[in-house]
Amino acid sequence: MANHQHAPTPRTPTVRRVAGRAAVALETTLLAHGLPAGQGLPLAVKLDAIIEAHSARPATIGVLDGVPIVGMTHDELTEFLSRPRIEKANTANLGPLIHQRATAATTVSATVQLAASAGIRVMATGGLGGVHHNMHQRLDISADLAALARHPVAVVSSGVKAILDVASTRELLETLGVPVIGYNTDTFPAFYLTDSESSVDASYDNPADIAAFARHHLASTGRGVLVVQPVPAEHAIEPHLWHHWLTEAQAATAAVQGRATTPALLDTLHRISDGKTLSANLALVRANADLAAQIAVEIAANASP
Ligand code: PSU
Ligand code: MN
Repeated sequence: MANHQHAPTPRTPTVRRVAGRAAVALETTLLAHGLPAGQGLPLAVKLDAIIEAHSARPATIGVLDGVPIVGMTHDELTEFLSRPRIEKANTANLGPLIHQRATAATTVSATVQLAASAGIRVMATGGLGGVHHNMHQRLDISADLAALARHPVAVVSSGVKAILDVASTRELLETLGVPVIGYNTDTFPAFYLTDSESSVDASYDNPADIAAFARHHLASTGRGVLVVQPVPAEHAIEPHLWHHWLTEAQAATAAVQGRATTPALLDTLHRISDGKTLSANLALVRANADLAAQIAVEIAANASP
């Protein structure tokens, strides 16, 4: 018979709540692996201010020395981002990383899971992960998609990252039963690109209407919703230019596989585009935090007592 005597105690998340304030979950992979070094902390400070301006509460999520934290303090986040090695945790490797007492950034998938366990209903990010290109050679699909199908959280994003097979990702969201709700858009945005050939399931021009739908959907199905809005117009990247950059970045990162793929592609693009993809990325994340805060406040205001 197996001896479980030495099984370590499971690490329960540290959850910081503020009574009466709606929370917006934020991920740490974007801060640690999606931006050039040194840019994560200033973005986090900015996102906090945007969310606080709506009287909502930012809840940055990550794993510090094996302890998942929902609502990192500024000091914890500073400490976290200064670590020489920060793992990338999705819903599959989150458990093992906690067990090993690692320090790990959470992707959308792991953030959604931890947010849901803390009762948080809304999260903001840049672009969702999805189906990578060359699916016929190697099936690489982000755990983000399955997480949305599993947990009652509304994720606000600029669609899925344009480095992906956007049309296939959109199909898979449908297969998984994740409603895609556009804010001021009828087409599915693609991160740096304003739109794609895919569509949304419904479109609203008011955060309160999105909140009314999401609140009901999350409660009645126990599953998630994807809310999408296009990148702010002045930062949108022209499709022709984008295709050149993407082809070049794909060639430069052809040898990269698995979890390293997304960070490598984003980093290469920031360099090739002379920072244009980086400013677009920062602008769209800020806009998503702003919309997420408005939705969170509306959901909380209408929650049954
Ligand atoms: N959005 C951004 N930059 C990022 C990411 C999202 O603007 O770096 C991260 C998110 O954490 C997302 C992850 O969950 O990329 C997807 O990685 P993968 O393709 O390995 O699942
Ligand atoms: Mn992957």
